[in-house]
Amino acid sequence: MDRFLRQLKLDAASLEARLEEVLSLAKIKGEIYRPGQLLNSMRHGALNGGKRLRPFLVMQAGALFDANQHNLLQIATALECVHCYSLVHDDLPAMDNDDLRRGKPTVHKAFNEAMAILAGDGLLTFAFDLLSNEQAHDNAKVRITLISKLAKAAGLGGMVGGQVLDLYPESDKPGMNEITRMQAMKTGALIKFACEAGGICGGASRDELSALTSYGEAIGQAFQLADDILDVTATQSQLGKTTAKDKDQGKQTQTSILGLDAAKKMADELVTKACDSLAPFGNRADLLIQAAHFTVERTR
Ligand code: GRG
Repeated sequence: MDRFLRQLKLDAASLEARLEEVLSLAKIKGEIYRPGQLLNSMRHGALNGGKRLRPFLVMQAGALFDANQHNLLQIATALECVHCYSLVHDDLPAMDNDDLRRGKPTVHKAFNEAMAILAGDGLLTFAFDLLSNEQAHDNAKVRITLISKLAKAAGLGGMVGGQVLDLYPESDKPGMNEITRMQAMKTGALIKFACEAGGICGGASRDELSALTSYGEAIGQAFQLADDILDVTATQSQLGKTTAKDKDQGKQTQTSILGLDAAKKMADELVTKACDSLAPFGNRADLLIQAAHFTVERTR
């Protein structure tokens, strides 16, 4: 786990340096002007800590194929912008209404609601600018594949759709299957994209990509289970956000249906499944195996 934590830190530092670079006041070709207040609210939403697990997954899935590091970082930065936008919007009063994110005031608290909506919009659209740039890959076909996959993971049939099913379930008392599907969309889709994107960038074969897809799906589910478990067991200062929200809102989760012990067991089984998917890569996948364990062993 030590090697994993060191690499997570290294990849997070590269990601943050790239975010600093691209989220600066200097406009880029094709833009008219970058308003400072919008930039500051986007920076508040994106450069405020965070585990940076999705960027790590892009970088390390790509490393299995010796993919170009600069390309991987550009793709990871685009993905993190989408993830951060989702957190900024999720924290809004109209959604989860949270004052605290990553131990700091949420964007609408530090600025205001309109700026938080616009900062999220800015981060989401910027992600696709980053991904369509040659720095993401010199082959335009690969860039289009990545853009299409990220749009699907983030949108109607992915994260946004999952958020809607979470806020407005289609039945009065959603059962295990509905909750599992909602979470695969809301949380799982971006995590799966992270794993696939590294492989796509590195020219993975169909079988290799399918191994990464299975791995991504399993850790996505395990990650969400761990999130629900932490919501019940962790403190607010540990997580840097409000806890016990699901219970307070009377929300059904996999954990509330299964009970804490069965949920922990299921999370462990998913980690085993994730690790088994990586068998074709042998010990080159050690870091990704440790990452799978981290998704359930994390304390924040
Ligand atoms: C607003 C379209 C829209 C979607 C919001 C991401 C999301 C969907 C909601 C966040 C609510 C939540 C707690 C989801 C559970 C899993 C999750 C995405 C946790 C946050 O991700 P981490 O733990 O966060 O990777 P850091 O801060 O480390 O980046």
